[in-house]
Amino acid sequence: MNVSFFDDHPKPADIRAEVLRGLALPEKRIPPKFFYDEPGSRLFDAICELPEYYPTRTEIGILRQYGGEMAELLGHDVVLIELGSGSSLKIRTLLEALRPRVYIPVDISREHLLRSAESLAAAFPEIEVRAACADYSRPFHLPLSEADQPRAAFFPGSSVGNFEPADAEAFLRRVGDFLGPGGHLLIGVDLRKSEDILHSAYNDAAGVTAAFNLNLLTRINRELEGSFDPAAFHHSAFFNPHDSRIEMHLVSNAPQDVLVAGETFRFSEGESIHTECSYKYGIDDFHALARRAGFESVRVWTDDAQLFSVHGLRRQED
Ligand code: AVI
Repeated sequence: MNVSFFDDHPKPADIRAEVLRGLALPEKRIPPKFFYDEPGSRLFDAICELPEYYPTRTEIGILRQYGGEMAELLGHDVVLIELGSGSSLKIRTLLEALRPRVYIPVDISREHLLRSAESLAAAFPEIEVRAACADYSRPFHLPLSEADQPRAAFFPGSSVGNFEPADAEAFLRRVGDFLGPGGHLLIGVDLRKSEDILHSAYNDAAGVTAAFNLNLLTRINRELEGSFDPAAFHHSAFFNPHDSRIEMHLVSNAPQDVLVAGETFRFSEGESIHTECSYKYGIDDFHALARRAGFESVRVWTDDAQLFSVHGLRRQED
């Protein structure tokens, strides 16, 4: 099979240091990338199927409708890097039209990445697949050589919304460095909308988002000798209009002490761990952010209800 694997997964010591640092903050915080162990990745796939979670189906609708135009913008025979590829569902919608020479899916969830890279390589035997396990929220390596030109990138799902805006800018700048001047980035961005729609999307009736959030505690128990009782916490997700973001928290139901990697953390009743921000942008705000990161906007595609947007950006000349 035409698939190779490059492992730059965060080391257990790095995960431990980052979690301990976050729990020691006056407002406890754990970065959302730690949601994606194997069970967490499966729960996220289940979220994408929920009736309340509009982003996935809306983005796929946009990709289906405008895939031909997107492929034209990115060009054929490119080396295509997909960031946060997950189960590579969305790229399948584009591959027929795009026909890249090389496809490089990048994801932090190793088993998930490997499985989807293998199934994609089997379905598209003419494409060379180089799967790269990495934490793309930090500087990371890609299996690329000078000869791998032209390059394009795909960053779907509005995962850019899970960065703080300043970090999103720094991240886009790094993507621009990979692409080089003139390189194209296709990026999905969730749009500002009514609070009701947003609230339901992050508080689904079946409780899958709650399970996804609480799975973080189970992961910490397993990987960092934690003593969290997931039943002693509850999921909370709400829209913060001031910062135009959904915030997800794990709220302590009672005063309690929890051990993680030999350190004790005290929780008062109602105190939370902030586990995720999901920023919602206006189209112009996102363009301004992209511009600050060295990209110019070439095209924007949206659904009719303007729930979600997919942007075609071009890295400016140096
Ligand atoms: C991956 N990311 C774009 C999702 C989001 O909507 O921010 C993660 C998620 N969190 C809760 N539901 C989905």
